[in-house]
Amino acid sequence: MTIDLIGGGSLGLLYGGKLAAAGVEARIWCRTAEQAKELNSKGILIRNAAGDCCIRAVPGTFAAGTLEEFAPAWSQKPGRWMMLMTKQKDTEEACLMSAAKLLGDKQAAGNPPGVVCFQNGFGHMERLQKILPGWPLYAAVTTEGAKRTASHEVVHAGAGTTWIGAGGERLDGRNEKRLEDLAEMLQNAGFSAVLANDMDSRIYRKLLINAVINPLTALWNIRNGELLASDVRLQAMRQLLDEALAVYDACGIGWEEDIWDQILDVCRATARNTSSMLKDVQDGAETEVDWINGAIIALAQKAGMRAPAHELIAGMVKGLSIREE
Ligand code: KPL
Repeated sequence: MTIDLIGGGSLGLLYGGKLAAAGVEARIWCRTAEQAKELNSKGILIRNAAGDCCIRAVPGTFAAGTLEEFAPAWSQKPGRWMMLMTKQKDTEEACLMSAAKLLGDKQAAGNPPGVVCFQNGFGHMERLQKILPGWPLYAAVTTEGAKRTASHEVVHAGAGTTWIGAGGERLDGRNEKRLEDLAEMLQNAGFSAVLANDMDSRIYRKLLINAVINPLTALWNIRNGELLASDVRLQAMRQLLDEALAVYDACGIGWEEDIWDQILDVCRATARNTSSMLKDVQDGAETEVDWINGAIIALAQKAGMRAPAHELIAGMVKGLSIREE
């Protein structure tokens, strides 16, 4: 079974490295030819939190390439699965649009690969449905803690669980069997992978966690655990959460009573991690604030209300990125 991993970031390297080391035929689609070259010559190195090498996928056990390099071969031999691990940005659409074109409508209609979307935030599944009509799209939420430290290296800071399911609907027998095979393959590669019938609630819950932790860590330039170190930080978290919960209520989206404790637990469990938004700011990359806090703002608008704290924080994070450029 061939797996196409779209994106050579922290998740792409973690999943690609572990799958390749377990003997799965993995192709990693990178944004730059430089990264693909590095990966093909050095392999993928996965370190544990202490910095020791725990897994090495040696060159030749997987293939890395850019869209231009992979696309011609892919149109002849599509993988069974595409794991979409890009950021919520243009690359995602560019990759998929080109991929869809390459497969051609006839072939795509016959047996398109299953696409599993790992993105943070909200709104991407709807966009992808339009780009890839008729393709089987699945959502994934993962708590794997991973941080890319070089173009071929990733630190696996904490093992987590990956939930996979059909966004917006329950799994039926056919797609359940298909996903079971995928989950088994991930488990054989050392991941804790579980099928879920409640992906929408998981996505909404993750959105709350990201909308509270990510922008504040980015603005204050602190690790996740440091959010717990002062009352001012906790108050800011609480304000963002309360406002988001009011928006969820207005939209009829459910949330769990202990969500505040869950967020504090995530801060403790990932205490030494740099959030993905802070990492983007540090790298001078565009952040996902538009898809995270922007998603709360959009939901508020849909419900005819405002989310001023999220508007303010989103504007401030964008200001950081502009300053970085
Ligand atoms: O998902 C995350 C992220 O950084 O995007 C959290 C849960 C905040 C862990 O860092």
